[in-house]
Amino acid sequence: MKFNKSEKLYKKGLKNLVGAVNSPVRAFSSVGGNPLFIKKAKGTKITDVDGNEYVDLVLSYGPMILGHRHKKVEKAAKKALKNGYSFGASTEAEIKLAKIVCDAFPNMDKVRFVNSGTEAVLSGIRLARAYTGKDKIIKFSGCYHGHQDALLVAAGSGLATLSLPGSKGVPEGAVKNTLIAEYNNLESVKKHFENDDNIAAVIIEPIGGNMGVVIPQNNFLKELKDFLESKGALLIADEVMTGFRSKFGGAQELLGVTADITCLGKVIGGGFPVGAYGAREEIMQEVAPLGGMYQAGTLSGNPIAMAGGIATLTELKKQNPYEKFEEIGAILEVILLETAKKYNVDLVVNRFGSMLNPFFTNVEVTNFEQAQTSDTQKFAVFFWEMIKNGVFLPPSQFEAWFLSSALSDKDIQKIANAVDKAMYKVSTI
Ligand code: HOZ
Repeated sequence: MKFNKSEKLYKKGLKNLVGAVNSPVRAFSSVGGNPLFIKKAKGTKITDVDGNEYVDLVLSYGPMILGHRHKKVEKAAKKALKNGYSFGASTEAEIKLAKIVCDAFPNMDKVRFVNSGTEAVLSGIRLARAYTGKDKIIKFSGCYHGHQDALLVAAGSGLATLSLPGSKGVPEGAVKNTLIAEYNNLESVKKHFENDDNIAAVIIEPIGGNMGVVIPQNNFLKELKDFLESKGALLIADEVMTGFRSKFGGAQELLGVTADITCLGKVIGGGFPVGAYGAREEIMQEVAPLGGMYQAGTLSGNPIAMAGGIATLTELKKQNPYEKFEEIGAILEVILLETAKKYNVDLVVNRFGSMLNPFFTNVEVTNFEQAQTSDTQKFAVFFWEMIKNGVFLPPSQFEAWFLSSALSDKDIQKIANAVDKAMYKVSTI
């Protein structure tokens, strides 16, 4: 397999782009080598500029849940394109997508569209503060909620990948109201409340996806919600990854928990840049122009993104692929575990519906600390061998693998063959 054109573009890109990428995870820093440059994608496959084709388990980190270039999504986006790209004024499509989103989340009466998951979460947090009149936010170590100042502490995703404890350029004042708790550990949340009545909310990825996949144990989320209610604090669910992916109503539907504020992104734009935050009526009354919490965006509710979102969610509802995701996820889990056993490699697999990933460790992974026991060198070897055998994975031990409803038996067979080769290679180091 040759990567000559990717190499060439990488060198060229270094001149005017930072690290030749526009998001650090794409830089391949923790797996070595240089990033692949992508030319095109269709269905379950993605093709790089050298013509190498891969089964895609990145799926743009989640949005391409129907596979790439689904014909209905493409048709809807093309149709919208013909009417103009951006108006700085309202369109009917925004109302349609808002209804689909609000209908899916029982505790959401109103929603505001923004342009990214980061924007959704920073607005959701501002809203929690506006509604409660309190300042502090609790986040869990290993959860990643976008790159806003206040939440770039003990974060997963790119920070975990690059082993960064936080970000330079974030003033102390910006994080002084951010408290850290441990995922799956309610006591660590309760402790913060002991001498503090200034906590507005707890934000959580209801299924962790940015420290690798980490699943809430037992009744963790329900107990967390009950506890917060007793304290008059809000639960913010960051469902940027899990919204419409764990279930149509997100991880909240799957786990039977309702958050006060929900943040969304990825799938709701069908691959076009979008994010959203929503809540029940009385909370959303705080948002301008109804209330005094200001948040705005020139490109918010972009008509192409709205069209992509409507088409994606409509098709998703029709396909209802959640059982299929469960089945494929279970098959991949078995493939990974049995192959690891065959080659005597320590491996733990966490999965929930259409998100999964293997950790190269022998420790059960229920929080960030345990996820960090993974052998990232082994992951790097595994990653490149998967690439060489035609499977595109996130270039990080701490990023989830995503499934699309387009995956076929042939794709799964290809993944299984690649896993066998990659696990063998890991066993030789
Ligand atoms: N885990 C990130 C999204 N939630 C990966 C995408 C990125 O940062 O570029």
